[in-house]
Amino acid sequence: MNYASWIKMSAVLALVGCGNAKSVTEDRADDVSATPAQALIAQLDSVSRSGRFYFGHHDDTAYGHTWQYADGASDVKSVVGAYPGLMSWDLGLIEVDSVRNLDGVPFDFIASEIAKQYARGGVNAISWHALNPMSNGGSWDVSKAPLRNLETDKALSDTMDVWIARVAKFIGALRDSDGVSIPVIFRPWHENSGSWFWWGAEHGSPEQYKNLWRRTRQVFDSIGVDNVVWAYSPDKDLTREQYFSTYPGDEYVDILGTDIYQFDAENGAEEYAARISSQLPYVIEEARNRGKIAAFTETGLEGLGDSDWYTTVLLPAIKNLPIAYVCVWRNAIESEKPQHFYVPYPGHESEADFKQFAEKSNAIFVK
Ligand code: BMA
Repeated sequence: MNYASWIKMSAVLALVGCGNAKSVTEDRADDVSATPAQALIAQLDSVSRSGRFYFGHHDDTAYGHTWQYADGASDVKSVVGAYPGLMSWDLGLIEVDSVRNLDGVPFDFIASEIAKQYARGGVNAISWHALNPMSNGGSWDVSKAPLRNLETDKALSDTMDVWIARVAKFIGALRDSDGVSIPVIFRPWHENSGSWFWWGAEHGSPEQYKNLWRRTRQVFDSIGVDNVVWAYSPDKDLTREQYFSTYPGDEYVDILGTDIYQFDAENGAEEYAARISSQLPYVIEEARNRGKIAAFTETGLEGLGDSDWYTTVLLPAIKNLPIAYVCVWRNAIESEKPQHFYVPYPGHESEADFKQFAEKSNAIFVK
């Protein structure tokens, strides 16, 4: 079955078996019994069935190429006139009660931007670059392997539970201006098929990784946090079997995602397209069969060295794939990381191309 007919057919199916879903209606306003998470699942499901997708950008309103913490500013908005439909945020360092995350963004700022994005009708997604609880180094510090020790080292597992509880409390406390709980996507322990993070493939067994997920979910549940849509997002170049070798289970996951970046602007496009087409279709198919939502949880071309990248590489690669969102990474401040940006800023040579992407694709931006 092609994807167009799948979209039509699946529109009549109820979404069942979600980690959070009791039942899903097309319109969350009709379902008074829905938890915040169930409402967001329904919203994402209906968007992906419609052939549209949220365009996402990490730290969109916190800083951009030439500015930081300027009220209402956004590189995406400066170029296309609207905010990204999805904003992504990171909670790294919240586990040690820091005021700011690993990229310097204050957690109270994140909470208030999440509320603003929700008020626009947009969606928020959260990742967590947690410290290594054995070394206290960053997520990339693989000198110690917590995964291998979590089940046997009581002090370590206690620390981990405290850290997870801090994340859960932050997320559970997210409220709009009327005090209503805001649902968010939470995407813990991402890119685990690689080995660059301490929770990655070479630093523990698949079972130990799954146990970390289960522990995470159990801590959230024990605190009664019900505004989380759970996303699983391993990296590139995986067979279906490899993708599922570390899958925590349908009862823990709502979104099947994947992170695939393009490397090498000049020559990387073909390899990037091949990576997407060998992975996203089976992720989508599995999501459909399991009553889940599919998403392209992280992607991008750092520095946009190909000025037509959005319309000639990304768009064709995801065309006709029913995914709820596509999220690109952050635009770091020029003075800190001059080439670390994923959407054009005013004056960049990709501006016109990104505008065209926003106008001609089915990507959702919000005013
Ligand atoms: C990476 C880079 C880093 C950043 C980290 C967490 O991809 O952007 O500079 O600290 O993500 O946001």
